[in-house]
Amino acid sequence: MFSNKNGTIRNCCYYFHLAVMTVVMLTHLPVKGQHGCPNRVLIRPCTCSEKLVGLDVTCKGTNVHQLREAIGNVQQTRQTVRYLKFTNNHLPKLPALLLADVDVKNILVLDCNTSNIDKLAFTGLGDKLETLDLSNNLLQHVPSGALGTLGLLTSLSLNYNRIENIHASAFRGLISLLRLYLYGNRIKFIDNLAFLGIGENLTRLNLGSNGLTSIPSQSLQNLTTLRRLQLPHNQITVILPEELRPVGAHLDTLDLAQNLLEEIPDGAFEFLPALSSLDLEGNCISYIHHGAFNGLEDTLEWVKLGRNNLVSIPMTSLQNLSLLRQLDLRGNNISRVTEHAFWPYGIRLKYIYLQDNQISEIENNAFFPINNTLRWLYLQGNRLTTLHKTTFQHILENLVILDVHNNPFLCDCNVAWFREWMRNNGSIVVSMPRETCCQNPRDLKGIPMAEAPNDRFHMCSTASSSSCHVLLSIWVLISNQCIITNFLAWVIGYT
Ligand SMILES: *[C@@H]1O[C@H](CO)[C@@H](O)[C@H](O)[C@H]1NC(C)=O
Ligand SMILES: *[C@@H]1O[C@H](CO)[C@@H](O)[C@H](O)[C@H]1NC(C)=O
Ligand SMILES: *[C@@H]1O[C@H](CO)[C@@H](O)[C@H](O)[C@H]1NC(C)=O
Ligand SMILES: *[C@@H]1O[C@H](CO)[C@@H](O)[C@H](O)[C@H]1NC(C)=O
Ligand SMILES: *[C@@H]1O[C@H](CO)[C@@H](O)[C@H](O)[C@H]1NC(C)=O
Ligand SMILES: *[C@@H]1O[C@H](CO)[C@@H](O)[C@H](O)[C@H]1NC(C)=O
Ligand SMILES: CC(=O)N[C@H]1CO[C@H](CO)[C@@H](O)[C@@H]1O
Repeated sequence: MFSNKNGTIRNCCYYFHLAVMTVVMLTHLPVKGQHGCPNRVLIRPCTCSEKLVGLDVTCKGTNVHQLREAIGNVQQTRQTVRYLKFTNNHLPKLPALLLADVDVKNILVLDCNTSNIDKLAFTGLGDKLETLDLSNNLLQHVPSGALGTLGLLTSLSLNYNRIENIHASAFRGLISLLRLYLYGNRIKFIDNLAFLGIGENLTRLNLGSNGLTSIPSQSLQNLTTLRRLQLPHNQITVILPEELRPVGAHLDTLDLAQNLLEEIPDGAFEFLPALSSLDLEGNCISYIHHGAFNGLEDTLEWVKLGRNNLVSIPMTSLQNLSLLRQLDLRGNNISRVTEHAFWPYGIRLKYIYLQDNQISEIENNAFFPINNTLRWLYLQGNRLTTLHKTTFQHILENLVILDVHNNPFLCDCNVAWFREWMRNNGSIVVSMPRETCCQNPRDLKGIPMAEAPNDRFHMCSTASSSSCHVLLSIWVLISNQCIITNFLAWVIGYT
């Protein structure tokens, strides 16, 4: 009886285990013929891993001979290859038919010293390949012959090659292209018909870090679907409004950072009715014409003007940009923030970057009418000696970050309120409190404001700031040991 019962229990356990094992096997073992990698030995030194939607194959430090064999064996599995990645292989020439018949969606050939791509290198991939990245090689031309059949390609990167010219119809055939990256080449000349044949869908074009001296407007003629145009790190010296007209309709982001612009003319962007983000950082801009941002009143949200030569906040030029959320003016030569500096365009400002200027004064109503929107305010690295409560009080409650470190503060009654706030409600808002130090009076030099002794401020709270100033000065005077000693000596001497 007992043995029988035990047997039933054992059988029960056995079936349970079997069921669990089966489930485990079904979920963990690769099902041959569905996502299986080829035998590791057959593709050495490449490696293969199985992903939900295909294989990832990576080949490093090998040569074309071994690649052929490995790729041949991958191809025989008839699996879809999601990513085929070659890095650091010696491939001066990407040969014909290396990849033919592989069902591959994304190819990367990086750091392979490739200077030559056979016309037939991508043959057979026209109805499969979606992205191609040929970054960090030695290409001197756009390999048009090889690219022409890639009708499904949506992204092409030729970043960090040695391309000097882009010839006519360089990308012909790439009718599905959405993103084209040409960053970090030596491009000086772009043929007027360079982009002929890819105008239908292109949304993103990066021509940064090249040798362009002007916006290649003729070439951009028919790229009417462009949303993002990046031209940073070139040698562009002027913006001519007309130049931007061809790319106008849908352009949302324009990046002209790190060029040689000295001024922004009236109507510079008037043909860009959808522009919301404009980056002009790191030019030599000293003058922004009053009408510079005309036409962007209802679109512009993000403006970067940092690291230029501006001596004031260009408030007149900005005045009608009612949607502005970020104003970045860091690293200029701005000396004061005047009354109503953000009026009337400031009502939606969320980020203000004014660090690393020469600001010594912020006038009383400077932050009017910024009431509830401002979250991030950066004023570090300026010449502020004080912070007036009336200037700041209405914006404090909503700030997430207030950075005022590295300013030469005079720790007197004028900053008593700030010190108090910083020790209480402001403690999580003030960034780098230990670097927010007193410069004066001398004996507090280098002391974090929040840690300056209480007794230096206890007379401040109710007294008006000017009478308090006097009291503090007297206090400083009489607290000086040396003077007291002398005074006592003098009193004693006369009695
Ligand atoms: C590429 O060329 C450089 C310079 O000649 C060399 O140092 C490097 O090893 C080469 N890389 C490959 C993968 O062949
Ligand atoms: C722009 O399109 C027009 C009409 O399709 C064509 O005649 C012209 O050559 C194109 N220009 C460029 C630069 O692609
Ligand atoms: C801003 O708008 C007002 C009213 O429409 C106009 O008079 C003024 O010239 C505009 N300012 C700029 C810089 O465009
Ligand atoms: C900054 O502006 C002041 C005048 O406000 C000028 O004297 C100084 O040379 C400027 N500095 C730079 C680096 O442009
Ligand atoms: C900002 O505050 C002023 C009064 O201080 C008020 O008139 C204005 O409506 C406020 N603006 C916003 C956007 O809250
Ligand atoms: C500090 O924050 C609390 C809660 O948000 C608020 O009630 C109080 O008024 C604040 N105090 C100061 C001095 O801002
Ligand atoms: C991939 C892609 O977006 N292709 C589109 C390119 O543009 C043509 C014409 O506008 C569309 O029909 C395609 O669908």
